[in-house]
Amino acid sequence: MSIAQRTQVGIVGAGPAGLMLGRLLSLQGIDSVILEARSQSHVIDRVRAGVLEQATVDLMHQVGLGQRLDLVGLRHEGLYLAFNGRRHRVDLSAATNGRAIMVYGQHEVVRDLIDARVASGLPLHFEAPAVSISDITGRHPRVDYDDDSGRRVLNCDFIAGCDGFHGIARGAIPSSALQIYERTYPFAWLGVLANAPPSSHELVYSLHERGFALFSMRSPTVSRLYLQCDPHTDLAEWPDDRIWSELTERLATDDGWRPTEGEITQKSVTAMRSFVTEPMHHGRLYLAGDAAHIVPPTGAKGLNLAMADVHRLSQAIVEFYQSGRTDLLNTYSARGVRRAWRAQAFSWRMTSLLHRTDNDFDYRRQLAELEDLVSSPAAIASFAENYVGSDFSSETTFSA
Ligand code: RFL
Ligand code: PHB
Repeated sequence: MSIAQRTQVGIVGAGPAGLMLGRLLSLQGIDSVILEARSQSHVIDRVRAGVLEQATVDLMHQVGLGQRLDLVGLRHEGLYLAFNGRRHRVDLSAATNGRAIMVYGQHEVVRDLIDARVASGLPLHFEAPAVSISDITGRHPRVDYDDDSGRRVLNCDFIAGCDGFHGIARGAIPSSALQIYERTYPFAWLGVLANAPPSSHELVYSLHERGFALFSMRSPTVSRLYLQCDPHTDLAEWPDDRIWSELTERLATDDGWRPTEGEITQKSVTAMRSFVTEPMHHGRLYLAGDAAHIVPPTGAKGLNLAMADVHRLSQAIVEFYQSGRTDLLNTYSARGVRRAWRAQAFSWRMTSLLHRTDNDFDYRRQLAELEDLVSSPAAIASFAENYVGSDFSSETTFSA
C-alpha cells in the first residue's frame, strides 16, 4: 500500500528551477516537497550553465544566498566577438546603464540552494523519481513517486513541473491541450572543463572558418570551452590534444591571444535545440524552466529563463494563498511564453550568426553581419540589452 503525505506545492525536480521555487515559497511560509530522481552528488556535480544575468544574481541576493556568489562569482562587464582573426570587445555595461553578467557555475547555484534547503530541514528527497502526476484538473492533484521504501503518494494543492526537458510533467498534460514549437540544429557543442587559468578576463565567442568556438571560465584556475561539432560526435575520437589544437585554431586571434591549455577534467557533447510549450500550465500543474522551453546555449539564457519562471510562479502562488485571488496564476503562462519567445529569438539569432554551415555564402554573410554589429552602437546596444537580460519584475501583467 502507498504511504500518503500532503503539501501545498509538490515540486518535481531539484534543478535550479525546482530548488529556487522551494526557496521562494519557504520564505513566504508556503510548504513544499521537492522530489528529485537523481542522487544529491549527481545533481551538484552536473556541469552546465555558467552565465547568470543580473536579474538572476539579484534573485540570489533576494533569497539570502548572495554571499558565496559575491565571493567567488566573476562579474563581467563585457565580452568579445571574434571573427576574421580579430577580437572585438562589446562593452555590455556601457550599453546597458551599468548592468553586467556574473560567471558563476550552475552547480554552485544548485549547491547554495541545496545547502539552504537542507539547513532549513525542509523536505527534499533525492533518488525519489516521480512516476505519475494525476488529477491536475480535479480536486486532488497528486504525484506518485518511488523511494527506497516503495511507492509513495504526495497530495498537493499545486504541482510544479520543474523536471527539465526529459521529465514526466509535460507528458501529464493531454497533448490536445498543448502546442509544441520545436527546431533542432545540425550541430552540437563539445564542451570541456580544464584546469587552466583563463587567458582572457571575459568570454570570447568566435566564428571561424572551421566552426564556432567559445572561451569561458569557472574560476581563476578553471577554463570552460566549447567547440561546434557534429551531433553524432564520438568523444573517443577527440583526445585532449586534438581538442586543444582545434580550440586554438578557432579561437586564436592576430593580436597573439589564445586560450591557455591545461588538463581536461570533463568532456561532453550537447545537442542544440529550440523548444517552446504553450501554454505552460494545465489545471493545477505549472511547468517551469527546461520542462517548458529549451534554448540553444549560445545566448546563455536557459537557467535565467528558469529563474524568471519560478520567480513569477512563486508570486502567483503567494497571491493565491494570501488573498484567494488567481489573477497572477491565470497570467503565469502568457507572461512566461512571452519571455521565452524573446529569449528564443535572441538565442536563435546568436546561434545562426556564430555557427558555421557548409555553405560559404552563409559564412561570408555572417562575417558581414558581425562587422555590422560591432561597428553600430545601436546594434551593440540591442545585443547587450538582450545578453544581460531584463528585470524579472519588468514583465507586464496582461490578461491571458
Ligand atoms: P534541470 O536543470 O534539467 O533540472 C531538472 C531536474 O529534474 C530532475 N527530474 C526528475 N525529478 C523527479 N522525478 C522525475 N521524474 C524527474 N525527471 C527529471 C532531473 O534529474 C533534474 O535534476 O532543469 P531546470 O531546473 O529547468 O534548469 C534549466 C537549466 O539547467 C538549463 O536551462 C541550463 O543549464 C541551460 N544552459 C545555460 N543557461 C544559462 O542561463 N546560461 C548558460 O551559460 C548556459 N549554458 C546550458 C549552458 C546548458 C548546457 N547543457 C549541458 C544543456 C551550457 C550547456 C552546455
Ligand atoms: C558557460 O560558461 O558554460 C557558457 C557561457 C556562455 C554561453 C554558454 C555557456 O553562451
